[in-house]
Amino acid sequence: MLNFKNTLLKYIDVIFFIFILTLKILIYGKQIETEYFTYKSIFLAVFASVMIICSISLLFKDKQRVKFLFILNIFISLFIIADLNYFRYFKDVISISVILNGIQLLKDVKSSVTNLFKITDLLFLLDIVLIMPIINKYKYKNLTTSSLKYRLLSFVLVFLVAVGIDTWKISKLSLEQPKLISTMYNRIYVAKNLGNLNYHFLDVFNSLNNTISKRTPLSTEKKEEIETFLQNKTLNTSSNLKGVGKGKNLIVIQVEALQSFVINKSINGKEVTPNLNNWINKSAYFDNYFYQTASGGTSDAEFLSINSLYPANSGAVTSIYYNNEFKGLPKVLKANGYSATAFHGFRESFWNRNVIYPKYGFDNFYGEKSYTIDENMGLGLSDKSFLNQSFEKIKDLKEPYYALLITLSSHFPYDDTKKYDEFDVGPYENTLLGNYLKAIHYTDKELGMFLDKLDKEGILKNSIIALYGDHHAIPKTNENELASFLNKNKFTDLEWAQIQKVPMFIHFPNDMYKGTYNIYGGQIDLYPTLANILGVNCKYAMGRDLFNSKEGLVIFRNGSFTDGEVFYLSQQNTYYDIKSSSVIPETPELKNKKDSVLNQLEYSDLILKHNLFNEELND
Ligand code: GP9
Ligand code: MN
Repeated sequence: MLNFKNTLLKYIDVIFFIFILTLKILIYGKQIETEYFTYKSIFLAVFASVMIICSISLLFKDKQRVKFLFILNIFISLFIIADLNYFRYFKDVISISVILNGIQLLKDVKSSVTNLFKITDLLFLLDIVLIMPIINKYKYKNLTTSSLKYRLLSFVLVFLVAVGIDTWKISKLSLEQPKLISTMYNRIYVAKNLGNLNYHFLDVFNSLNNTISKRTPLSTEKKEEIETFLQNKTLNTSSNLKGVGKGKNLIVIQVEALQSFVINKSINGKEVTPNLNNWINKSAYFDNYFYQTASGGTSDAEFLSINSLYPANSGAVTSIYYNNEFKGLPKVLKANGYSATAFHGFRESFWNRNVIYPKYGFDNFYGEKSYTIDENMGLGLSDKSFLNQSFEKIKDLKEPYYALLITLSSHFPYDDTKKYDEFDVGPYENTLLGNYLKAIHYTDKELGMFLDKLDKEGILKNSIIALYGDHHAIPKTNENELASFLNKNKFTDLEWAQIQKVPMFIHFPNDMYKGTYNIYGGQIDLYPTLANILGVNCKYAMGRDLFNSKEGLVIFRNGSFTDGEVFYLSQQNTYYDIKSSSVIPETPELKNKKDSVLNQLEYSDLILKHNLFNEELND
């Protein structure tokens, strides 16, 4: 008994540290999550994270240990306060990328820091001034340092147990939300589920990992090879539609989960997307346009379309390469006298947009804070309200302008059905597909109103409009619903790959150049295609101008590709003839194509990894 009491007193500083830090992180957790928070659900992960950091103190002799824990407590508590204040403004957690881009952040927060701070935040420091000095004083009086061997042993033991528990909790979250940890697309969600200490561990780990992998130098030969490849890309033989939109405004609309299979489809005689169908008839419509996104979801679609580079092979470009220089559409248009503005009615920090958009070259980003959140649907502000408010902002833009709008309401899992308009989905009522059809029918209506308004207000006659879907809507797990909708029994692998198309159309003033263009292409081709129309340079693009390419080519992040005749599926290492749907053997020509595809993916990866576009843009 006496022994137990002695041990307790010997480690009183450690025990108190674990107790108080766990408590502080739990309190922080409660502050950032008011609806679904339970102490029980995050306790173990928080406890384990505190134990990990505390285990280091066991290596020190008593006196140093006391000091170490004291400083650590101050440091973590201040960080919690900073995180809390950051949350009050951005609804997010601080990340390394935000710290490294601190200047931008300060610009955003402006004078509001003082309004965000609450006097009660100081309670996080109360123990440091009241309790810790007493414990420290007691410890200084009763120094009982153990042998190095004992200290090492206790460190290893506590560290391993804590890491074990923590790894288990992190893997569990990773299983529930695949890609969350590697892409960090929703940082606050990580902090909510694992506590903010764990979140910061993971954020630091990801950042270090990426920095280390960027270190390996690139050979001059490789660099030249990439340069030659890019130069050859710009040598176009034909010049269709070159500069036909010179000096015109450009409005690009990226639509959440808009997949091609809904276009021109009806249920019980009613069109799913009557407005888009109508606009497609008045525009240059690309009916073999694929999304090429990877783990970065929406942000990959933006990245591909803006910069004409492939998404990262793991993780999201926006959270790994936020410090890179980019030479995409906003930069090039700005060099040609345009203003460039992005619009998205959701949390600014989601997908690290507030950090990456200035890097892409946007002058301005209207995020959630710039909108009146007067109508919620699904994830956030409804498309109706978003498009209405954006319309007013667009009218005030400095001409010629480039406006990029990203919609939100038709986001998975499409379950805000009560708020969508009445739309009879027949046998698909209460299925994921049925709910999606309702959601996209709603978004279609709002897009139609927006486009009509652009027309009525005379904006259309002086603008080029491009509209496309960001990525798939129906996951593989629900393929049977989609198969039945398309009157099929089941999808073959080829059919499933072929259905991963998103509509893309470009509208010209007076409905010029309208028609259906069958060339196989994808999101990577948007920037070169628009650059040609607007008559601006496009030297730093991996994609192709779809109005001036004879052959199709779509390369997917996993190495699959198609040219419109053959579809290669990398997961099976199999070539399919699209017309006959049959498997065909690899010919030397196909082998060359496959090698070139892998080269192109490698070039894009190297451009990102070595920040190859970091010199001044000479346009
Ligand atoms: C949120 C929206 C959703 O800002 O872009 O991203 P997603 O989950 O579709 O990748
Ligand atoms: Mn999306």
